[in-house]
Amino acid sequence: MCTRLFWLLSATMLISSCKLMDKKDTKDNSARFSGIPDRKWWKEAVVYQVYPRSFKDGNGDGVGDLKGITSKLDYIKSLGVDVVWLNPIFSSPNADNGYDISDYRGIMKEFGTIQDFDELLKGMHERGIKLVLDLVANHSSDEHEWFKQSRSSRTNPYRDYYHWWPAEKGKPPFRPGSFEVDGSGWRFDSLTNAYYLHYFSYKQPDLNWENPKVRKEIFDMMKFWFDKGVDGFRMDVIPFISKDTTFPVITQKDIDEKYNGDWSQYLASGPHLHDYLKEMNSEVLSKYDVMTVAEGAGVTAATAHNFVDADRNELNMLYHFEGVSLGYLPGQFKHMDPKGYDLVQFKEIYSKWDSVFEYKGWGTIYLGNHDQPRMLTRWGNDAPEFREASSKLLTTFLLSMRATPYYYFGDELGMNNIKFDKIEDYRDIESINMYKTIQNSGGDLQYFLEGQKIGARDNGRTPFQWDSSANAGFTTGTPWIKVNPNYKTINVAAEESDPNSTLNYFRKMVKLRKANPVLIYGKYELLDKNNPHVYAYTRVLGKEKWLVILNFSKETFEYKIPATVNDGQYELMINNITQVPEIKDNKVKLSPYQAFIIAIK
Ligand code: TEU
Ligand code: CA
Repeated sequence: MCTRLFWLLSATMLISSCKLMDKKDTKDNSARFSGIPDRKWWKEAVVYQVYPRSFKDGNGDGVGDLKGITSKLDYIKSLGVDVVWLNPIFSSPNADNGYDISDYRGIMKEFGTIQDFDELLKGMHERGIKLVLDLVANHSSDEHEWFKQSRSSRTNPYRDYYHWWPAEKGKPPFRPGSFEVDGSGWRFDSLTNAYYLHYFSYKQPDLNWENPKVRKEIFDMMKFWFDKGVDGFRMDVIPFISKDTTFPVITQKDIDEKYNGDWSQYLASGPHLHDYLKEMNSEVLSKYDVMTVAEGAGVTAATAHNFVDADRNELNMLYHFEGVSLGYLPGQFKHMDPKGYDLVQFKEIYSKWDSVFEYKGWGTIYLGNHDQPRMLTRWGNDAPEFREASSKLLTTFLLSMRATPYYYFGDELGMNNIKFDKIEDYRDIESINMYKTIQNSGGDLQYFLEGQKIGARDNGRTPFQWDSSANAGFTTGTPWIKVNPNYKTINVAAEESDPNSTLNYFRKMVKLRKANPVLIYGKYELLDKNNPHVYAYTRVLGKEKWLVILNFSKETFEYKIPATVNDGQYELMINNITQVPEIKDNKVKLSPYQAFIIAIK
């Protein structure tokens, strides 16, 4: 990349940082990694998450598809990432955008065919990119053949594929149904006079993992995809799979007392959860060189090791929700505290999760995904004057922590929340049904909509911005969800030709991480923990000591570096603004959202 961009560069600072990168790149990498214990490809990988519905539409129907992704593999390759995680691509009636699967071995009609899939996988592997799919096995769609059979009669052989509660026993004890207007996780089905369990919408009945036949079906299906060459699974709400099938009464008081008010912690503590994960490992995972990452809903720092420690033989990684939950007002659906989030707490959370995996297990890090708003809006500052610097700062953070980074597509462009004004613009079942819930209870809908401008999932699901042509070059048809109007200036084409763009900064940062084991494996130490504006930490590996300084504020100020850096005794590894940081007498002037990394000599 450096040679290609070289002639484009005018700022001397950029030329020198580019040279600097080359110096590191050309070193024999394997030597730099020698002696590091427990190396794994998935620890060293940068994962790029693609939401297929919104990446690239190949046939003009307004919905992103597999052919679209295949046509953009060179772009993905150019980012330098190692792994692509695709959200569900399987047959689905799309009650929850593919998180409701009606055939685990079929491809969603809107996304293409199995041939399109094979071509996509081949194209990725030819480019040295691994493919991770989404395993949605806590629940299926109610349109899955298993469920159609199951609901048809109480004696059907598939009856026990799901959880049923006969109505003659009265109403079942409360369980939450996240996406239901009445909040209930049970739905009455008159056909057999029984209720079935669904932790999400009624279109997503929970599979009965206590039934060995169900487990075998899922394991066989996993093998089917692994035998095709798929490189791993991200596992949707996998901590919820096991249930106490006596369905005891659980009160809100129990949840408050035992689970800190968090229902998901209860749902994640089923009696046989870890037996099933061990079985999955011995039956399937241990037979392939693949990576697994649990969506760690309900997992806490205290329970995380049970999923990922190597000697447990279960999964490789999980991602927690503690970071992304920070800053919302309690009891108000994803409504941000007007004061914003507290950086001191932010640092505490990420430092804690580093320490959780310091000696055992391995962490992940993310600030955005398909369930989250855009990281720039939520954690940075999307005002025009700060957009670039704060995007780059967040990228610096994600790619300089000791954890596998999961980077959400579009964040490399500095895409931000679309902030819809009206409910009609939303497509997400979560926002739409929450609106109805609030409407039914006579709540403040305007207040809810204001909150959704920051918190709603659809903010992260708008079409990827390729260029300044109609619909950002995403589709020639009508996009399934509105395109962010800022696509005219924020898009790949514009950023490709700007050496200072957020896109090129992301590429640079990926390269820096990949070439320097200190950023991957180095010990992390938080400095200056009570500073409300600056996140500073060191990464240390052998003789190398790198210092990361991130100014999370829009203020300019002189900062006393909380580590000893003698004048001139450091090497600048990366810097997100044109002004080069000059460290003198252990002090440095920080510009708004400035981020830089130095290697201390
Ligand atoms: O999300 C599970 C989960 O815990 C959600 O409740 C999540 O917290 C919510 O989206 C936050 O608003 C997974 C998927 O990632 C999500 O897209 C699905 O909708 C959900 O499971 C059901 O499959
Ligand atoms: Ca399409």
